[in-house]
Amino acid sequence: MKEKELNRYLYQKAYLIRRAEAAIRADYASDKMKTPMHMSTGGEAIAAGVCQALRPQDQILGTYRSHGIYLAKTSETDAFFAEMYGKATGVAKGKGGSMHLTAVDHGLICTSAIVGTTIPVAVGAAYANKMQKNGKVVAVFFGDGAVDEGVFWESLNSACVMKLPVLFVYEDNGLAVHVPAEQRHGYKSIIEIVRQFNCNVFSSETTDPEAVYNLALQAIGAMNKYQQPSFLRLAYYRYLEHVGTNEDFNSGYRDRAEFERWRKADPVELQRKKLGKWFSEGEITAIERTIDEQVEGSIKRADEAQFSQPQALYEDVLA
Ligand SMILES: Cc1ncc(C[n+]2csc(CCOP(=O)(O)OP(=O)(O)O)c2C)c(N)n1
Ligand SMILES: [Mg+2]
Repeated sequence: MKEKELNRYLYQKAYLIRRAEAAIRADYASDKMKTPMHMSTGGEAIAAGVCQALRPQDQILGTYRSHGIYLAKTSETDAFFAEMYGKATGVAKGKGGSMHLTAVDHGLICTSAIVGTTIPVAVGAAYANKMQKNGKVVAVFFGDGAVDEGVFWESLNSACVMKLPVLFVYEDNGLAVHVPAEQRHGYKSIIEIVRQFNCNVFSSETTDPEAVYNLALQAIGAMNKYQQPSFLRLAYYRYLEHVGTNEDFNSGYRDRAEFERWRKADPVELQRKKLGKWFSEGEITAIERTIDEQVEGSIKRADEAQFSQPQALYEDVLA
């Protein structure tokens, strides 16, 4: 793919995430969206970069903080917003909300509110792909809080011993709710520990979507070359509160100065600036306007859609 096209795609993904979440923030106080929100704002480079490096047939899994990967993998907003507004046209018929996004046709297998739970599912999916020799890659996104759970280490170990095509994407914002990693991790560096496994390890502090894309390509390349999983640690700053749509720099566990430092390398703005190399300001604005209209149209349709009927409570339930 040409550099110009690649960078436009990366910007479209990053801008879509930022724009969709801005729309959520603008209407969340109306209480029409009766779902807890864990926002991806600030982490756009990871979702955009990794998902751009994957092919349409590749699969992803995520956490309750998965707006970014949903939008980056699908570029779809109708079923996304319908789910936020709890409507029957949503990805889970309005019964799941923000924390249970899925889009199987686009490769998004599942997301989950319970920390760490999608990691073993990803390993299982990778095992199935290996058995079927279909060449699919599975990428599983999880936070730095998930490695505080035994299931992460069991899953990593299984994937390494079974040489599975799985990309572990460690979204490192240094926080689990309000608790910093130093107070949770009884070791110096997760990277150094994971390096002891039969696993390719990559790590970066970049907020540049293109740099993330290149690193993800390397990680996937190494996975195929060495026939073993890859672990990709990517740092980012969570701009908003753990859950909800507000800033929280007055709550005592972090300060605005830190945010301002990260904000200087804002992923969406970085990517926008880069586009100036190939596109005029008018062309960039036109790209943005198309996405604005997409988001506004999806919200309107979500608002007008019906809620699921009470009977739907008994559908799609495994019991
Ligand atoms: C098994 C489990 N334990 C505890 C919780 C409560 N909880 C919700 S989010 C969270 C922090 C997770 O932090 P991290 O994995 O770093 O993700 P981030 O919110 O930073 O994206 C915790 C402990 C949970 N949902 N599931
Ligand atoms: Mg975290």
